[in-house]
Amino acid sequence: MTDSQAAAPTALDPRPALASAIVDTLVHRIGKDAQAARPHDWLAATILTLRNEIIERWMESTKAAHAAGAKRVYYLSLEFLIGRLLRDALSNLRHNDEVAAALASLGVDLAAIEEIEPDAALGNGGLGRLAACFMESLASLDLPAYGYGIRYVNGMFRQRLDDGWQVELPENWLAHGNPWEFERRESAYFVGFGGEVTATTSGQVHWSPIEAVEAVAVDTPMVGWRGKRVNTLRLWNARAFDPIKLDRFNAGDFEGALAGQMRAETLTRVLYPNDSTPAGQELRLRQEYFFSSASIQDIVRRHLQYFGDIRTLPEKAAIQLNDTHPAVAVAELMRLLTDFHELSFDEAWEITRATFGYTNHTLLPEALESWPLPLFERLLPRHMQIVYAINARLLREASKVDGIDGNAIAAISLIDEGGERRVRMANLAFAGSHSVNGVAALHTELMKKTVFADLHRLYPDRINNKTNGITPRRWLQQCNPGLTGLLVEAIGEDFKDDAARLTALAPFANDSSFRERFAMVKRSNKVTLSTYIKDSMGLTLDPDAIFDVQIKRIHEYKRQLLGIVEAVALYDQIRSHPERNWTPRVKLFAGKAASSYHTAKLVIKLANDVAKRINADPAVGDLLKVAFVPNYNVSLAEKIIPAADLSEQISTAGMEASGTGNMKFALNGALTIGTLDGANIEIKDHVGDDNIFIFGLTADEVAEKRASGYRGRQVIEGSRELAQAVNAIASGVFSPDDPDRYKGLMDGLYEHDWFMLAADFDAYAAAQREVDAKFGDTAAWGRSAVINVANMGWFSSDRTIGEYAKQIWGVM
Ligand code: RUG
Repeated sequence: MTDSQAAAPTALDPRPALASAIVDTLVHRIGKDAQAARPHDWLAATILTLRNEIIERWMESTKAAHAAGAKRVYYLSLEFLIGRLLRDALSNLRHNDEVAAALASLGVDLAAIEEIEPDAALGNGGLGRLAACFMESLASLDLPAYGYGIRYVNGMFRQRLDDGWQVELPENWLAHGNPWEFERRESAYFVGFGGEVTATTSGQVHWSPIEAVEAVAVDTPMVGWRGKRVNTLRLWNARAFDPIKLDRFNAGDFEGALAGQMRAETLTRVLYPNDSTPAGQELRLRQEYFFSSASIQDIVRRHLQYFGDIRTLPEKAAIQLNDTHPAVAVAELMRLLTDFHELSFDEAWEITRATFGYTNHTLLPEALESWPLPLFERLLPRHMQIVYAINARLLREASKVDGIDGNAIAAISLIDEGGERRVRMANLAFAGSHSVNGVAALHTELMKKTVFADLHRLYPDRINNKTNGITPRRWLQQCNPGLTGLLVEAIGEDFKDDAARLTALAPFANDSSFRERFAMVKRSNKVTLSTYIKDSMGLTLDPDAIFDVQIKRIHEYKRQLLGIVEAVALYDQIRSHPERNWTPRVKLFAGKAASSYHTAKLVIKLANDVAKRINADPAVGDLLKVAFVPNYNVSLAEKIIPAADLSEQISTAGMEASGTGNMKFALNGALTIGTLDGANIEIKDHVGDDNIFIFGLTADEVAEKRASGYRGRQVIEGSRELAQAVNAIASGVFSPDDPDRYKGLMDGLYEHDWFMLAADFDAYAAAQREVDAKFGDTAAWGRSAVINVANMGWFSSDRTIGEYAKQIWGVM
């Protein structure tokens, strides 16, 4: 849209009401007329106009829950990776066409302004995106719910590639303001840190924090499908109680005068860019307590306001802990119940356990949070006392159970006594919850056998499984309108209200004319993505090649390196055997590495180095192209996933708790190449063995190999293809400017290979050649792709939330 294209309606303008309303908002809320408006002004005006309807539904939803005395769900999460909201809200309210037409009458292109909405990246990856899908499903299922988190000023960093190296830049998503949010100054809470705890002779405990900040609520409406319900995402901002110390300021100490405000703001400044790497220390714990405390205070305040009696809390509130990040909320609720509401410890504990549920998302030891005891005690002295009291009770209970010995007691304890003493947040969350769930069937079984084996023996009914899901609104309807339209033509609209109805598509797998149209939609999505890649990276892709995609956080266990090494081996094969009938392939990678995770950053550089070499080699031409697309985020995923033919889900078995990208790809008609890990197993069960490429070691085999002292060397030396690829990388073929760059990385495969790359390589390469053959058989590939879509309804987050609602929260 150019400025001159827009024309304001006049008094006599017959333009429809919606267009007038948008212009009215532009003038009166943004303070610009149509001639002067920039694209961001149109974006804000459109959102603000749409918001009016959302607010009305929001208020109705709140009133209805209040009138019904409904139990509310509270989802506590340090991450909400919600992405852009305009298209989501428009689509869920079914206003897309009207708004597009209204804007078009003003000379504004809706798609173009949707593209400039900042991506709200308040999360690292799967865990945060799951929280966003859950918020949408909660509203879609008409369940009264609040999400609680932090309003980070700088969310996930923006990734730039400088000569293939990741550079992290701040993502300033609030630069143009945020028309979606409402600051609630009246919902503000005192959150203290440090200081000391005293007790009166009558046993009254008093905590006097040495430092305090104010948590101020900022609310964003979460619109459900068909706008049935609008829930609240409440994110906390930190402020100093005394933002400026005037006496200091007047005395010329300007920095000192503002230091308190700076310190408070630091709390909510950045998302901790941690994804399964050792978490940071004090700031992270401060963030966790800050948002947990504010959220629990808010929940208790609301409960008392509506229901009066703190003892009925578990009947009216279900609090779900998204990972251990909010686990300190267990101790915070105990503190409020005992110190302020004067309940006995036992009664408070009953209420606490009945109120909380805990979701575990990882078995990786480095990601299971624990805090050095001195730090915890210094920052949260009263909570430390409570943790000790809970622990004493827990260990007393455990010691009475047959078969629980000294080792088991040590594993159950909330305090890790091995080495530096630490508070184990997973054990606190487990002990303080009536339900502990894993996120896919295998993950849940492994939880019982590994990290929580002893707690599971003590509380055998507590662990349950809730396999993750994804919202089909964003991950099918919104991101893939072409496929959605085709599905509507084939099976009608029902699947939009109930994704399980996608099964009606199954017979179309055998309908060749349907398959042709299905393939045309995929091709058109590939053309769109190719245009984006051409424009942003200057790389030309062949839309008839197989689009083989691995997009996710960069982590050794996710094995992007396996994909890269296989690309190098394939490159070698194509050059050695140009006479063979190779299936043209585009290998796409995207993902961010934690800023301190050097190996992951090196893998990004390697992908870029390999891409540079292969893409410039005329010997392979269009038979193989490799691209690392920068700055992976929700919006980029929405572009890439509909265009994928092959979904890479190749983690070392037993290490990916669930995965949710795997579900998004299959729902969009990509076939999975994957290990028997996380939710891949359940995807395989749903789509059938013939419609997925499974390879590699099982979780049990991985464990056995590790126990038997496996090293990669023998395997590498026994596999010609692998050895050639590893040696080429190690000897600097892809890094002539620094031939030793990847020597250490490749040596690691020989000497340790903890992630079983070498062990799985041959099976992976063989599976890729099966992929090639099948892709060449258009009918067979198309049939499998349609069967994938038809069977992905079960992976809707509506199903997952339905299970949480019935089996954990008691709200359905
Ligand atoms: O790594 C897991 C994914 O397997 C999973 O699908 C996702 C949602 O359950 O959570 C991811 N995760 C785990 N993100 N952070 C953690 C550890 O804190």
